[in-house]
Amino acid sequence: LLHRTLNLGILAHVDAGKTTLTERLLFEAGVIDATGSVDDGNTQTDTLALERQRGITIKSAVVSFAIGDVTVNLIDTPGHPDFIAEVERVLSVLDGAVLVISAVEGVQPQTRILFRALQRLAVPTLFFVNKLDRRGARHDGLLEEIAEKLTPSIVAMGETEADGGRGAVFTPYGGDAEGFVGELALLDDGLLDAYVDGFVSYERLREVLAARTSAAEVHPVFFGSALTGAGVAELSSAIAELLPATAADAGGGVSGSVFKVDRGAAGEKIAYVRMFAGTLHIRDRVRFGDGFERKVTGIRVFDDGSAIRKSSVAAGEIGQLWGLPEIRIGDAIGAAHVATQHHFAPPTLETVVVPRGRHDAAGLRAALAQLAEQDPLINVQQDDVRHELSVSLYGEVQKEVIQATLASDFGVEVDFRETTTICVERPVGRGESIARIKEPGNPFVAGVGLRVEAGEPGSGITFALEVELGSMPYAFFRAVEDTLRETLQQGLFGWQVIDCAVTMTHSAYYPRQSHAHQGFAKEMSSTGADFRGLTPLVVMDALRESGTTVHEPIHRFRLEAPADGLGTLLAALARFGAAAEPPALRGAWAALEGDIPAARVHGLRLELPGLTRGEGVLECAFDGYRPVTGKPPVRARTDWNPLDREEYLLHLAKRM
Ligand SMILES: Nc1nc2c(ncn2[C@@H]2O[C@H](COP(=O)(O)OP(=O)(O)OP(=O)(O)O)[C@@H](O)[C@H]2O)c(=O)[nH]1
Ligand SMILES: [Mg+2]
Repeated sequence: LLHRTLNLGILAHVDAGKTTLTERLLFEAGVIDATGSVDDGNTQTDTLALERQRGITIKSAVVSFAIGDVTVNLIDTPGHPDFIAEVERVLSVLDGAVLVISAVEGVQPQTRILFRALQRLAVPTLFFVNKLDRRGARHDGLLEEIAEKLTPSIVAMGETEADGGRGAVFTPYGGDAEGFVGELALLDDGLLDAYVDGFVSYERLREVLAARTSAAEVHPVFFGSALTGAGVAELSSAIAELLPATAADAGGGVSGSVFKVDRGAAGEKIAYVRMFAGTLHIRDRVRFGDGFERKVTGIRVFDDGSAIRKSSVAAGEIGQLWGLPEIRIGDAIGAAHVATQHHFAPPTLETVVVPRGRHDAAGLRAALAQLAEQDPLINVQQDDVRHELSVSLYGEVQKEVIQATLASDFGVEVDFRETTTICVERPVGRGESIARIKEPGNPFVAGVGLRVEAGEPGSGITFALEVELGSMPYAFFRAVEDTLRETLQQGLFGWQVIDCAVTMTHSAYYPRQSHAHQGFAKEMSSTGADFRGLTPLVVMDALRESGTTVHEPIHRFRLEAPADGLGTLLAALARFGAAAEPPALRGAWAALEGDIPAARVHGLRLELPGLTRGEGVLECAFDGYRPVTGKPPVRARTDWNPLDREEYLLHLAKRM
């Protein structure tokens, strides 16, 4: 019998009940004898001290349990938008997902963002409508909301009774044409007729549902309560029945993907890997990342509750690996190299981190480097000019978590400068620049011509050649490409340049030459350093000719507040640069949706209690970039300013 594994993500808007549901599923599977509670801080996931203090999930965590012959590796993810990077990293290792939706709050901004990402990756997804026991829980209305805001391809899997109280129950539809079959018929008319006429069995119908769910075409909807346990047994069997567990090929070449990096008790690195093919044994030499090769010294595999010491980890499984000190999140293990893909918006805030102690600078740098191992998106940047360290952020909660972690885990107390918004620059027109080898004013033994122009939205920076690849050693092309990517981190206004197509239009070099009897003649031979030195000048020159526009991040907001204060609220929104659509009124409440610059969200949040007698609820999610109106903000450069030829060359000369 083939051993089947299902790697299952639990995703939702913050507080929808993912961790509570995880606890229930573990209880249901017999892994734990009693359910812990988020509010008491004794759940199986949410084990970090900070998570328990705050009652929110900060890091993704893996637990495992068995449903029949299927081993489920469940990944409980954080719902708070500040920790979306944690979700991003697990998306590529999932076989299926449960998207949790609160029966009271309904489809929330983050729910939509998560579902869009799941759909883009075609991850088979079940919906679990949670908190059925809470007052205001809805059934039919919620189905309508899901159909309208997420997808019409849903199949309600049962009915609910006594919604809104502790006694709320979920009853799954049986094989009668009115219930489940009727639901399925909405998606496939012919199927219902065939069933009614007796040509198709109920089992066959369930198989059709499983197949279409596994293809991510249809999404079964369950209702229940993670707190009381209603509907959880039904969800649990559906996870095994309707989602595609894999019995992957454990032979052949090893391939896996690292989605989490942790540190063990002795400070050693632990890599969480999802295996896609082959079997990795202890003491195997394994390739990973950018050409590293190391011997695996320890393996644990998730099995029935926890990670258990094993001698190997096979295709389909999730394991922890020891002995790979250079491993990074997103690294491929073994043969296949999977490019890291971004499914969510990047962080839009940044702040300078300042150590309190005068002698803590080195400690801070080391600590931030370790945090960046676990979360590369914090993008630790060293400002060589002002000797400062800065990090990118999603929001204020993440900032507090970083501060607390630095203090508790590394003993470094820090403060932050004011948080600023990260803008981006896009090229406007087209610009070109050429520096020919040995021409006056070009001190480098290299010739480089570059053209920049606007690229497709979302394309980042692309690099193409209009010169023959064979015209120059490959290493020099690499030097040009790597350098221009680094240079374009800071455009004309100091912001990262995105959606920019760069084409190399000219290249020249001198092959390695020697004076008679004197050895290598540097002034007559090109080196990588020549190309790295010249490229920033050329690409910035081209960029200056094309020109750039600065774009700022915009959030989509949803605001609920008492309707009687609407006038004041609308005026305040306008002050914060928000554009609100006409309000939707429901009784004494008003719901407002619209756009607001990311830079203003925090300010609005602070004023909101005063504006709404403490009753307003604001939810925001990144929506895109918009050109800044008025004078574009400038960010201080942290490099040696290749826009200023003199300054740049002077600094290079000093460094030589
Ligand atoms: N009444 C009721 N409360 C619930 C239910 N599920 C969760 N809660 C409560 O909702 C709050 C949030 O629950 P969590 O399980 O931490 O939610 P989460 O989705 O894991 O939250 P994050 O990981 O921080 O995004 C806690 O106070 C839970 O006790 C439920 O079914 N009914
Ligand atoms: Mg949680």
